[in-house]
Amino acid sequence: MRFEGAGIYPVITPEYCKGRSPLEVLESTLKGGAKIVQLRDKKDPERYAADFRKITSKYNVLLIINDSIDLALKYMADGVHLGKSDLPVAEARKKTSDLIIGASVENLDQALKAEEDGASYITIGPIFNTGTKKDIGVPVGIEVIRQIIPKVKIPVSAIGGINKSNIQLVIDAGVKQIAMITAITEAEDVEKATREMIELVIVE
Ligand code: TZP
Ligand code: MG
Repeated sequence: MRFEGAGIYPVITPEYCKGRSPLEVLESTLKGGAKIVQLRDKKDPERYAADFRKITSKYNVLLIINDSIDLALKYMADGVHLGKSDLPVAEARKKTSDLIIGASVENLDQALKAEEDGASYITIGPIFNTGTKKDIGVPVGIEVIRQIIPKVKIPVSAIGGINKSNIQLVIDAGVKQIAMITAITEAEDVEKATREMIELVIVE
């Protein structure tokens, strides 16, 4: 799967783009080398979907849409990312064999269940404290990454409060697809921030 080894997985949420157009922010992440991006628009999930598909296709980059398998199918995204309040992974997998299905998990049991139910990848989080998502519990920390990675075959991503100053802890724990909102989308120079973070994860 092309998800693997992406390095950085920018999650673009319009309200965290510092007043810039999410399309402009998207294009900057792609110029910076992102190979996979997620559109996460809680206010109006459809308004940018077609443009995100157009732009990601131009760069041959995977597009994942947050929350809704129906929108992912409608806009021909490569995948959908499902959280605990979305359609369960097993139900989503029944609807599509092709789509990448990502699942949010907080612990090993949830990770194993997501894999068994047909998830293509999991995202562990929140790793650290973050003000970006309000309805989350206490940070799960780095140790849970070390517990999960050896136990699952699907790619593992991590999210939540990850930035330049703590990313090395996540890399050292073995994550090769690090998901970020604000550290990328609120950076002054989004392209540069994306490139620098990718270089930290992918060391040739
Ligand atoms: N899920 C768990 S934490 C989080 C999501 C969507 C927010 C991550 O945002 P940031 O700005 O990278 O901390
Ligand atoms: Mg969700």
